[in-house]
This record gives sequence, C-alpha cells and structure tokens, in this order.
Amino acid sequence: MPRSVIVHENFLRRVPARDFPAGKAPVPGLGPVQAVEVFRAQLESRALDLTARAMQKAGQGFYTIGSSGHEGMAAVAAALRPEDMAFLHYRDAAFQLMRARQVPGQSPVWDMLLSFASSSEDPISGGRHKVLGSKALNIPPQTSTIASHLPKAVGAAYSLGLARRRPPEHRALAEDAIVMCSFGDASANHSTAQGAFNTAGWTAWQHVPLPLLFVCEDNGIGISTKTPDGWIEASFRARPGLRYFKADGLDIYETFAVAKEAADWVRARRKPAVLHLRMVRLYGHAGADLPTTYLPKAEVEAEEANDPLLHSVRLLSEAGAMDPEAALAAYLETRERVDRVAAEAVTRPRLKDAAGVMASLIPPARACRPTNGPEPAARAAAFGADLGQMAEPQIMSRLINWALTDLMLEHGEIVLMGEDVGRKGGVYGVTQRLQARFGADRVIDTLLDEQSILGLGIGLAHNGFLPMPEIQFLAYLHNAEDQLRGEAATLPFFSNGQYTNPMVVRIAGLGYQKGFGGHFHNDNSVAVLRDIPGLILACPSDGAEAVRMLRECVRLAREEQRVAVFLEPIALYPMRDLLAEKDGGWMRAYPAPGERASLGSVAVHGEGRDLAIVTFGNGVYLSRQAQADLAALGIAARVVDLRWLAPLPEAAMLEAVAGCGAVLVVDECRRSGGPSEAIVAALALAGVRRVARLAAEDSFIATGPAYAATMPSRAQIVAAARAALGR
Ligand SMILES: Cc1ncc(C[n+]2csc(CCOP(=O)(O)OP(=O)(O)O)c2C)c(N)n1
Ligand SMILES: [Mg+2]
Repeated sequence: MPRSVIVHENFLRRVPARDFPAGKAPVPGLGPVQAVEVFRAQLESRALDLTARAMQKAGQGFYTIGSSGHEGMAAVAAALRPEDMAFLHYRDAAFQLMRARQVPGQSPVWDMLLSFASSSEDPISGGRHKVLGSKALNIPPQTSTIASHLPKAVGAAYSLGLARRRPPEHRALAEDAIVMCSFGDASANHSTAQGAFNTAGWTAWQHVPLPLLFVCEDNGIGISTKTPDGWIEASFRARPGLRYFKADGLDIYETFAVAKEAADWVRARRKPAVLHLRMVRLYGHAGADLPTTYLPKAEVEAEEANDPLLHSVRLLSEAGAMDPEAALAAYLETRERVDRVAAEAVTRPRLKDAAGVMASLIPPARACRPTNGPEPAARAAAFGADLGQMAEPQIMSRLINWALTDLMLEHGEIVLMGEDVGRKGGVYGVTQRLQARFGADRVIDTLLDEQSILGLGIGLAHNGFLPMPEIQFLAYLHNAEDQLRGEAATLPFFSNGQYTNPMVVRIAGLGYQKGFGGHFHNDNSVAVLRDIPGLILACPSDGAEAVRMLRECVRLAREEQRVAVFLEPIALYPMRDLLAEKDGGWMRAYPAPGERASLGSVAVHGEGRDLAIVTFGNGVYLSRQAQADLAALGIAARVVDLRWLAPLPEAAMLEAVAGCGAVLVVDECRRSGGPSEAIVAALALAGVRRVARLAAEDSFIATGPAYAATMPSRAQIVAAARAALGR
C-alpha cells in the first residue's frame, strides 16, 4: 500500500481514538481563530499532496514532490507579513496557503491545482512548471536547483536597506518588510547555501542592514542520505553574524511563537537569523520514491506516527480552539473539496506549442520615467576636467568609465557591485572614481564570491534597482554561472513574465593579453552564455562601440527588463594603435550621451566586395589589420563587427555580407562551442556559398610567449582570406 494511503488511514483511525503523538502543551501566541486558520492551511496542503498523486496516476498531473510532514510552515507564514518576500523550499505549499489567507481575494487551492495540471491558466507559471509562487503573495517561483535561491534572497534583503536610503523607481518591497528564505537540511550543505550564509553573516558583521530570515526545514534526510544527528544545529548555532532560533516544526504553537520572535528580531534589528525547524518527511522524497527501499520500515513508521496533522489536532484540542471531531470533519471536507476543484482544474487548457511555452522567455517591457539624459551641471561636477577631453580619442577602459558615469548620473537606480570595483576602481581601472562620484551605496566592493555578487544583483533587481554586477575575469564566472543560467534567465519564464530581474552583468574576458595571466585571465569561451534562452550577450570591439552598446544594454534592462551580459575584451582596454606605432588607430572619441548601438545591429567597416570578414571583439581589431594587408594584395574586404553574440544579429549580418565574393568568419573563441558554429550555420542556411572559418584551437591558453598561439592572428586571417578566394 502506498505510504500516502497509510498516513491517511492512520489519521482517520487515530483522531477518533484520541491516539495522538506526545508533545508539549500549546505555548501562548497563536490565538484560537488564527490557529484554526493555520490548521486549515495545513489540511489544504495535505489534501493537495494526495490529489497530486491521484492526478499523476490519471495522467492529469505531472509533478508530485509534496509538502507532507512540512505543514508546520503554515505557522511560519502566520508569523510573517504578506509583504515579506518569501523565497521558498519546494515543500512549502502550507506556507503559501496560509499566506493566501492573509490577503483578500485569493484562491490558492485552485491556483495550485492549475499548476499541478500544467494548465496555461496557472497564475504563477502559466503552465510551465509545478512551482510554488504568487505575485500577489510576494512569493517568486523557485527552480528546483537546491540552494540556488539563497544568494538572491541575501541580495533582496540587502535591497531593503538600500531602498530606504535611495528608493528606486520600480521599488517592489515595503519599507519595513523582511525577506524569508527556506531550504532543506541537505540543501544547507550546498556550497551555494554556504556562500549565502557566509555573505549574510559577513554583511551583518559590519552592521550593514540585512533583514533576512533563513528557515532550515530539517527532516533529517535529503532523498536517501541522512543528515548527521545534530549537524544543522551545530553548524548554525555559532555562525558569526547569524542569530540562531530553533523550534519543533511539528508543533504549530511553538513554531508560530519562535518564528514570530525570530521575525520580530530580524525586522527590528535589520539583521539576519536562522530559524531551524524540526520536520518529518512523509511518504518519501517524491511520488516515485519509496523510502522503505533505503530506510528500515520501523523508522519510516516512526516518522509517520509523528504526522504533524495529528500534533495539530491534539494541540488545537488542548488549546480549546477546535475539537478532534471538528478537525476530522475539516480534514475530510478539505480532501473532498480539493478533489472536486481538481476535477475542474484538469479540464482547463494546457500549453500546446512552442510559441506558448516560449511566450515568457522575454519579459514584457515596463513603463519608465522619461529622462532627458544626465544633467549638464551634474556632468560637470562628476567629470571635472575630463569633460574637456571628450572630443579627444581615448582608450576603451576610459570610455567605458565615462559611459558608466553618465549612465549612473542618468539613472539613480543603477548600482555596481563586484570584487575591487570601488576603492581600487577595478583591476583595469574601468570603474575608477565611480565610488568617489556616487558613493559606496552605488558602487559596492563585495566579498570574494561570484555567486554572491550575482545573487546581490538578482536580489536588488527584485526590488527595482538596476544592478550592474561585475565578474572580474570570465574564467571566474563559471563557478557562479548557474545564477545566470538557472536563476536570472529563468525567472520571467517560470513566472509568466510577472517576476523579472533585469540587469547588466559586466565581465572582463577573452584572450590576447600579452604574456599576462595564462588561461585563467584569458578565457576565450562563451559557450555557457550563448545558449541561455533570453540572455543577451554583447561584445564590443572598440571604446566607442562599448559606450554605445553599454547604453543599449542598460536601456534593454531598464525598459525591457532583459538580462544582458556585457563582455569586455581585456586586451582592447588599453589598445591605442591599429596599423603603426602611435597611429592612435584604436582610440575613439566619446559618443555623445544618447547615442546607442541597437540590439540586432552590426557595424560594417569598409565597402570591399571581394570578401566579408565576419567577426567580433579582438577579431575585429585583428581583421582590421588584415584588411589593410589584404588591400595591399589587391583584395577589397569589409569587416563586419557582429556586436551581439546572443541573440545573433542574423538579418543585419546577412545584409552586411550580401554581394561579397566570400565570407570569412573569424572567431577568437574555441572551434567547439565558439560563436562561429552558429554564424557559419546561419550563413550556410541562408544560401551564402563561399564560407570559411578561422577559429581558436580547442585548447586552453598558455602564458608567456605563446600567449596567442592558439588563437587567430593577423597573418592567419590574411592567409585564410586568400585561401577562401583562391588567391
Ligand atoms: C543542485 C542540486 N543537486 C541535486 C538536486 C537533486 N535533489 C533534489 S532534492 C534533493 C535533496 C534535498 O534534501 P533536503 O534539502 O534535505 O530537502 P528535503 O527534500 O528533505 O525537504 C536532491 C539531492 C537538486 N535539485 N539540485
Ligand atoms: Mg531534508
């Protein structure tokens, strides 16, 4: 017999027999009316679990991970306010159901059943996944990657203090709200979780406000692997900067009282805390998981005997809030009602086609306050003597610095964060003086943890800021990449466009740094960024391009709520000359504020028709050199700078190469996974017949004299061009 049926029958048998698991008398705090509300939310949660299983059996439901055993989370919801943004563990249906009881006009059972049924009318994900979540209830949906929501919860909590000091235009969270974030005991071990605890503690240690309540739902096991006895308490009890609270999550009175104490503490002191709740996990990890295959039956039965609903019935009875007969009747009535609602929910429409699924990959545009650009007086004050040099050609790093200055003057909600971006001004000076100009609130020197940097950005974006996180080197994105791939890029998708985290991530990267750093400072792979649905990947080739493209990225984030990655070629930051020493051929004047290079556009250099060289980043620089060499050989080439690596500007590219005798694609990234794979495919599919490719070797980059040996060179481009033309 399925464990779910056993637990159900135990309940039906034990309540009339007054056979309850032992526990404390109800502690004060939860009033009788509220206690009954909590219990009703628990009952709905339980009934939904059972119905989800029946729906799956009938081929009408598609996901059965449940909340049974974790219904005590309803008492945590009761202790919080609906304005407190909640980043929830997947076992927290009871939390959402209880929160819905605190907000008028909600129909959470119907909503959740639509989600179980993958109906396109599911109000949170539009039928894309069975997720908890609700815009009205301040519950953003979470992915099932455990612990990956913790860094952004830290960021959202940080945003509360920042928003008090400088409210952003699209502020979403209330002045005295706190943030809540829950997770399982096994999840607490994940390095992403550990990073978030550390970042929260590190922040609070410095008396920076961080009103965040972590809730660890400790059922003692993660799928089949047990958490060592006492581990969670031992690892949280004495963490610097984090206050520890503990309660029996099976007891709604105690849970409410301690959760209230913890929430009040977090709210009043604006500091982070951990609430450690003891839970049980009933009927295994998810529908297909049989706990008796890896746990002794007696142990499974002991957990079942501790059903939190049985604890609640005893407690409500002892508190005089509800007698067991009424509780049993409510249980049966709830089950029957949920089944009835489910029968209706499964008749609702489902997503059918790719267009329907993809409709929320790109979030809707939002209305923004109009702006006339940065104020002249503010510019004069910020730029000082630099203002007089703007018509003079400059190196790229300086121009990006100026662009950032103008953007920050224009948009008060822009916040920069990263390793060494503030006082030092970045490893390459790109963010120099920005902290002096805009203050430590807007240019944040973070701790050394890329997941936390991106999490801070995502969390700030949840509260209306426009974050511009910096990753110091592309090679160091990879240990945090899931924050973009699994989190930032999926939020609009799984929330049907209701939740967004627009931002512009600046990353210094790519190769060709003469003799510096080797592979870890010269990473020439963008494969992990190219295939993230909805993500924009920009890669400028010179300073003026960088300025215009950065402005477009900020516009896309601010107005269209997009997530953009702005990949800055390090080797081009200081580049001055193109063809001869001191020719200044790679320096550019500062484009006037307002000039932008739009997404989907390309830049074309030269009008040659013998050959089009399609490239980006450092490839543009090398191809412009090769273009001169080819001209000396009588070959007229044009260089097409793609600007955008995702989505590729296919139409503009095809227009730019039209009528050319051949196309050479120059890709400084690896042959495998580099953008040229898609570029060549697009050209071929469009019928362009003579296409050649020069890409980097499938190798890591060496330091020392061979620093550029694995990547395309000026001479190789010339040779490849001649070969393509047979000349
Ligand atoms: C990063 C990641 N690794 C593995 C998994 C697969 N997985 C899903 S839940 C889970 C166990 C989580 O246990 P715990 O945190 O204790 O939560 P519980 O299910 O017990 O409530 C695992 C390994 C995952 N979702 N994400
Ligand atoms: Mg667990």
